[in-house]
Amino acid sequence: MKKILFIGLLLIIVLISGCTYQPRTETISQPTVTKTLPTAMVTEIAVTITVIATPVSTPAPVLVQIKGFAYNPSTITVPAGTTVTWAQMDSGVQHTVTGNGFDSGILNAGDTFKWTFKKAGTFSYSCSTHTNMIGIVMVT
Ligand SMILES: [Cu+2]
Repeated sequence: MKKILFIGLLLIIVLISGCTYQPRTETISQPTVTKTLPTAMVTEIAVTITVIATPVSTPAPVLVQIKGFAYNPSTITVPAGTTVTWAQMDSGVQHTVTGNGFDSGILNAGDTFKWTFKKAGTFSYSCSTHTNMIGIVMVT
């Protein structure tokens, strides 16, 4: 009888301990693998990268004065990308800078007009009210 009671008690203890949930926390660390390649393999995968930096430069701006019913200088040669500024300096007179693809409109004394020549070519222009005023921009 004691034996049955002991087995029953033991069975109850086993059942109670088996029903208890206890979460387990484990920390698994990644193994670190270091492998040394043979020298021959290192040579095969070596790459030489050469970067050639080309400095980006903006051409210096150029000024043309409109004075005495003329463009001064009347002919200029500039690299592509140059911005040309015309400054109207004739008092009491209106002039324009009118070319193929660009037009300043009326410029009074003290006004300026800017145009950037992006492509190479020869660009002639004139004043729409004084057609004898002619200028040329040669873009290289
Ligand atoms: Cu004019």
